[in-house]
Amino acid sequence: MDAIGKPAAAPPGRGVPREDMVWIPGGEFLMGSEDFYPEEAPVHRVRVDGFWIDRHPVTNAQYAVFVAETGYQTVAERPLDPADYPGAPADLLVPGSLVFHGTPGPVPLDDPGHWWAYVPGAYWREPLGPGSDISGLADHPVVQVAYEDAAAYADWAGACLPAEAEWEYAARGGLEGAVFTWGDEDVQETDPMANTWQGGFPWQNTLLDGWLRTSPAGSFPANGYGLADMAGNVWEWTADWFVPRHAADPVKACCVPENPRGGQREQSFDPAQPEIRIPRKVLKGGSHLCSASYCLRYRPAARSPEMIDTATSHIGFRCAVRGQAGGTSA
Ligand SMILES: [Ca+2]
Repeated sequence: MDAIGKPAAAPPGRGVPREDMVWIPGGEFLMGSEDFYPEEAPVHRVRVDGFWIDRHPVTNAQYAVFVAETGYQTVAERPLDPADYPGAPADLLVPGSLVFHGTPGPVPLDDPGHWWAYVPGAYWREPLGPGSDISGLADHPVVQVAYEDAAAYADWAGACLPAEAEWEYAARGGLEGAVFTWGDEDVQETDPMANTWQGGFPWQNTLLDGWLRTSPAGSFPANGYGLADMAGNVWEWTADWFVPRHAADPVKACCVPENPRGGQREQSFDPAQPEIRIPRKVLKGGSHLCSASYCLRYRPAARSPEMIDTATSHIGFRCAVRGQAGGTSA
């Protein structure tokens, strides 16, 4: 993987695969799972057309080229509109983003406020806040990117963000119905195949996989399609609006959904925060913060809703290109 972290010399035209993309032949697969979290159910059959997808998440080096060429300013760098956040304290209405911090000891796992902090000044170049930087992290996935920041990059690159079905199909690497991208056995506490969290979350990380935060793209074995980091490292934005359950399998085999594109925007709001009218997209893949003891989401079927304005230290993305046949499939 020589090209890891090396940006393309110039953004290719729309519909043309970027450097270091992999062709995923179209096909049918079982999407979802009924063995873990309710939002992954039901298991249902889906068909997707072939597409290209980045071999690895977009890196800091790649994102830096985009920003240098366009002057793009990410959501985390911009002032916030108080009207979007009714009731929010004034000290939170300043540019910044969410940064993970471990705790000194065990904490109740039902309140992410114990390990997430809104840090003024945190953005992709200073991902842990002012004074931090990305030196030495050129080949790590870019983080602190909101949905719009990921979509802007994809647009600049002549690509798009994958749909959830495309992402999951690619992550499965040809293993029909498997729990993980590598098979059915959870090896993360014995012989890690991905950058996740080993130990007691969020206070004790045994670093069995070698990484507390992000890892260089491609540090772990690729899946059956040759894709890196489809489990763990960073959650990845998809283009789909979140709905709390998949649609059920159609009765007739003739009617397998083709190229589904998620739910409706209006369905995606967080019912637990009705005063916040910010829609949510689907994240896939889990991150370096996923652990079996808290969030067993380093699996292809796993999905998580995220408000489109949110940037955190464990969310990144990769791009896809549709409409251009490749490999042996037409
Ligand atoms: Ca780790």
